Amino acid sequence: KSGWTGANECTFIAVKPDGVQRKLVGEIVRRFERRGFKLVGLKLVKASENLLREHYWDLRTKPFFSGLIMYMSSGPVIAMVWQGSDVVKTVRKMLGETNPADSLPGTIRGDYCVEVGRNVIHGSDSVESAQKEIALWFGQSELQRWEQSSSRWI
Ligand code: RTP
Repeated sequence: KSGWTGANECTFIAVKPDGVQRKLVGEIVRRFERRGFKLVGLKLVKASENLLREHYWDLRTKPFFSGLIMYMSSGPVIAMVWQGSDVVKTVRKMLGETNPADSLPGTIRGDYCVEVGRNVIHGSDSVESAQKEIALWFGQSELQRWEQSSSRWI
């Protein structure tokens, strides 16, 4: 458990297909880097419907579920893992509200989108979901832990 808290806390973030198609990847990565979080994993993937159904399992009874799976499987997403103190909560603040209409300017959704069904980015909502989502989207060999040796220049 200690490996997942404090400065080692990690979260799962995905730039959704609309964000990739609108070329917002660089802008989004830049925000997390500048905030001071550390990039632990990153890949461009076309997620299978099975993976997405598992990812959004808690929403399976919602009326928008099948539309959500269609949207998320419509093109590649950028899947990422970021590490740092309070990264789960801080990233959720940086994303804004689920509905972009409720998101303040300065947040990613508040700056770049208007529709809940095209809201550009996903971020884990708790440390527990982050652990599940990281294990679902990434293999151990795809993740770099930031030991002292890999951050000796900062
Ligand atoms: P996410 O998981 O993508 O970060 O979003 P979230 O936690 O802020 O919101 P959640 O309630 O988990 O919903 C997941 C995604 O489903 C889509 N959605 N559509 N009323 C609708 O049409 C509706 N509500 C939610 C959004 O893409 C939302 O991010």
